[in-house]
Amino acid sequence: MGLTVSDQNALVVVDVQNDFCPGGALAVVEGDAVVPLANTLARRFRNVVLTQDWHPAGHASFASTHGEAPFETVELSYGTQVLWPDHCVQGTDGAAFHPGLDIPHARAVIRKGLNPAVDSYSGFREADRTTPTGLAGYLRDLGVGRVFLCGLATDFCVAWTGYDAREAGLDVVLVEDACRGIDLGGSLARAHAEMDARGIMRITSADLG
Ligand code: VGL
Ligand code: ZN
Repeated sequence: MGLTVSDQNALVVVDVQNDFCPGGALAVVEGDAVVPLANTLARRFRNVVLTQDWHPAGHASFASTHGEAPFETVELSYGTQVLWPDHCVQGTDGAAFHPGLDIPHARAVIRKGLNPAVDSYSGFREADRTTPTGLAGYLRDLGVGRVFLCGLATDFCVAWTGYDAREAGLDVVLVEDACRGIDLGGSLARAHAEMDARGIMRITSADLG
């Protein structure tokens, strides 16, 4: 495929945090496998942005907050919310980036999910679909027209970041081998279909010439 990376491109490395890796509170199977791939990919980009899931204790997306079991759903003001184990609590080791993540030239870290009452899978805006994180404006100011995505989890934070990138008018390329999914009730296949429908290109690292 031979896609060429330019200064008008950015790599967004989504949520490569301890809690999403084996041993973490919301471990994604093989989540840590994306670390060396993200490191290698990042060397090709001048513009690298990291996202970091960053919840206050007692967050609305935590099952414990509602006295429910993880992976149940509840209806919140903005729609159906999957309930997760407590994860990525601000300032905890679980919320830290995986220690193997080695991207010293990353130029911004976008923290998300800070609002106690609203989740934010997307790096662009909260799940109420209104409150922006500032990432769209940041990328626009840098002249970025295309984003490449990698990280965790394919079917939640990576996918939603991709959908919102498209809605912000960006071209979007998912680097599939540098992602891992949670796959809750078929969510991974659904996310791939949705990405295809929204014009998100799916490639592997090897396609980056
Ligand atoms: C994520 C569930 C809850 C993710 C974050 O990074 O995909 N998933 N919070
Ligand atoms: Zn979260």
